[in-house]
Amino acid sequence: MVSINGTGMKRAVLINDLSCIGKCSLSVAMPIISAYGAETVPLPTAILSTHTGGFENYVVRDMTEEMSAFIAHWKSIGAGFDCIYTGFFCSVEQMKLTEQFIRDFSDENTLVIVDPVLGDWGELYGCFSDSHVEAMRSLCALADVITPNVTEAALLTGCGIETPADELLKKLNVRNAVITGVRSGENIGYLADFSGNRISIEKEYLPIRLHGTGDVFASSFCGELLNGKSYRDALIGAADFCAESIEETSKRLPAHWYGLAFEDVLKRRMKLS
Ligand code: PXL
Repeated sequence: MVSINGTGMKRAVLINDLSCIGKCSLSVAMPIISAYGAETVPLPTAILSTHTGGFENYVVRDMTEEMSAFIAHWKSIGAGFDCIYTGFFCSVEQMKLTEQFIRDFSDENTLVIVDPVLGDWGELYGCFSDSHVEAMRSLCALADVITPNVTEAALLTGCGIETPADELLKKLNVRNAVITGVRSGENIGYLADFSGNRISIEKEYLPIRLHGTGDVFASSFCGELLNGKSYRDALIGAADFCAESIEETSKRLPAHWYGLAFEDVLKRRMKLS
């Protein structure tokens, strides 16, 4: 069999949904991580006509069966990955499948990023229950780094939404974590702990409600890390990328309400504009 490994290019498998309209999950992660020069391999957990945040009567296809079949095929051809990045899951079963995937496809050189997609704005997404939260806790324990927003950090730790972010960070009990969407007066930003080293980044808060911000941040963070950046420098780079994307989006509102206009930033960085 012809090998597909050892090309010298970093390869990330992205275990996440494909929301066809509404920029989040795979439709954000694939272009952004590709633009960082890494090969992306999607493993869709679901295919949706739109994301669930604001469209009516969306259609969802659960991909659990396909996930198992694709994973079995990848095992049979000896596929290898430098990074495993996970996002949205339909079910506890998919999270357990992913735990096994991490055990089968990672070693000490594999970067495992878990973005524990569970909720936002103080609430668990309507499609999830306590058992999803419990399964996500278990998945987070296998990660090198996790990127919850404040709501997800509260859900994972079992704390109230008003709990200060630095307390949430302590209680998460993982080696490396970045909490996103941390409000501080007129600002919003990130509070991270990388092996005991704290870092806080603040950006100007714009009073607009946006979708897929966490996906843009986590994808850029993944791309930075795959380029050999330290966790600290990757956080700084991804925070800048996300802030630029939010600024571009703000120029396109109200029409561009359903996701971030990250393409404007990629285009500018490619020096095409
Ligand atoms: O960005 C988080 C997310 C991922 N996947 C789907 C979603 C959302 C947020 O609404 O609807 C399908």
